[in-house]
Amino acid sequence: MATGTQQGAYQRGLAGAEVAVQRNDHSRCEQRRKRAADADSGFRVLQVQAKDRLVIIRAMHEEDSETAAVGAAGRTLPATASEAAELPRRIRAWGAELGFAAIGISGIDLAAAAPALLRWLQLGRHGEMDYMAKHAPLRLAPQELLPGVRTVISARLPYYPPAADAETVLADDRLGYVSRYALGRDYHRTVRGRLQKLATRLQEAAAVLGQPCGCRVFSDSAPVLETEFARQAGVGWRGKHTLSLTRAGSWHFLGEIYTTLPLPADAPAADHCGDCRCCLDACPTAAIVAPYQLDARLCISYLTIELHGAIPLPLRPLIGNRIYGCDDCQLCCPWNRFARLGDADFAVRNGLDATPLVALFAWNESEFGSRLAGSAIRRIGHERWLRNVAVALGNSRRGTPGVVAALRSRLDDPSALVREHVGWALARQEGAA
Ligand code: B12
Ligand code: SF4
Ligand code: SF4
Repeated sequence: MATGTQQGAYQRGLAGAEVAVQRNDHSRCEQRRKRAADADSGFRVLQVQAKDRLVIIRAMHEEDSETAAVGAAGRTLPATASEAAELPRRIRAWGAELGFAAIGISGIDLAAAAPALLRWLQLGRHGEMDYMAKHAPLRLAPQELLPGVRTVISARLPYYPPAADAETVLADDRLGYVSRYALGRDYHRTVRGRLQKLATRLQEAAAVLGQPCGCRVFSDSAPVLETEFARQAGVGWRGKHTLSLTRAGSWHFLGEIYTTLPLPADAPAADHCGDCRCCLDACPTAAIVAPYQLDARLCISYLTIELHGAIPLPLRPLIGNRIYGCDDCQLCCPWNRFARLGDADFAVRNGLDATPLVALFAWNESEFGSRLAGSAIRRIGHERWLRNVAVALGNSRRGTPGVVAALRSRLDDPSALVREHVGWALARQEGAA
């Protein structure tokens, strides 16, 4: 599978990317002991601020209940207008308390990003993601989503879970590979829930200063050019794979607060990809057609998550055992050597990190729904799930026990889409495709 190629690419990348000399003491266990960022906010902080990261995460979970009141009465807020200048620092401190690895501030100017977005759409690189074309004007006009918006606060929340080793699973064609971001709880709710708490604190502080402060929070939930805002706010540069990237890697989600409150912008993030091109070389389908340019129609993430119909025949063998999303362009990235474990909300659920394909293919619709409750994977529905697993079964080595029997059991599936993919997989197993 991808292992050999990626390792080679990885080595090349180490030479190419501008990897700073950093203390590489981030074993998975040590990573957990990482001290929480920014404990010296000078404001009322949670009692756990001096503990290690894991404890802080647990404490946050307690706070993250439906009834938790962030910005509760009794909080000491600045009483003088001169403290307005302190707001960015306070926002960062609140963000750290809520588990965000970084918070940055930008304006709302997207003029520099617009031509590339429009060109991407013109070239049809969004495939069937009609919402990308339909909402492009909104994406480029933040004031349409929040009238009077002056500032975007960008945040990143790390997600890399303690899970079965990715390369090992990718190399074992009996197992289904689920991308790291989808092994745990659906991130949309987590990120937005925390950002809402941050927004509430900001609104309380602004009220004390007598400033109006409309806010709206997003995380992959509305037409927002998230990676561009993260770049402008210094939260992460755009890697050649097009994702947001930092010296601590790319395993993070992005979220934003649009606010009417004027705040000073941070410096944009500088690009540290250097002459590395690991991600381009590692991509199984060559979807990164040039640095910073992705043709979604070729991307396995698109094919397994966004595409509703049949997966194009020439691409099926390249998908391997990836049944939901793809991580290859991140697994090979030298900056991800410095990644730390992410938030506990994204810990693996239901053994999804190393489940046999045959078992996953046996799930009926109600098992699919119950086992994946709270997971982003549920959004694709049982039919596309079976489509994806059928492709992976077709890509298993011939003679793998149970594969042909599993495929045959769904030859008369009610879905024509599933039947067609099962037929393809069986033909491949039997040497005819
Ligand atoms: C649509 C979408 C997808 C699509 C298309 C991805 C893409 N790169 O466009 C698909 C389904 C393929 C996808 C896949 C994934 N996604 Co996605 N996706 C999005 C979404 C909703 C919009 C992205 C977007 O605006 N694309 C439009 C194109 C035009 O944007 P772009 O490629 O970034 O283009 C810019 C630059 O590349 C550059 N550019 C473009 N063309 C050119 C040409 C030249 C010459 C130059 C110089 C520059 C240039 O300018 C453009 C405008 O700024 C965002 C959430 C959001 N609202 O932003 C999440 C988001 C980007 N996805 C995310 C994730 C996690 C993933 C996956 C890793 C999931 C997975 N493991 O399977 C993969 C990664 C694939 C990859 N390498 O990008 C995260 C990324 C977090 C991070 N660290 O960056 C986001 C931010 C969601 C979130 N809130 O966390 N995704
Ligand atoms: S997610 Fe996979 S298929 Fe998509 S660009 Fe990255 S490596 Fe290529
Ligand atoms: S994003 Fe791609 S080019 Fe940039 S450092 Fe990572 S692997 Fe190398």
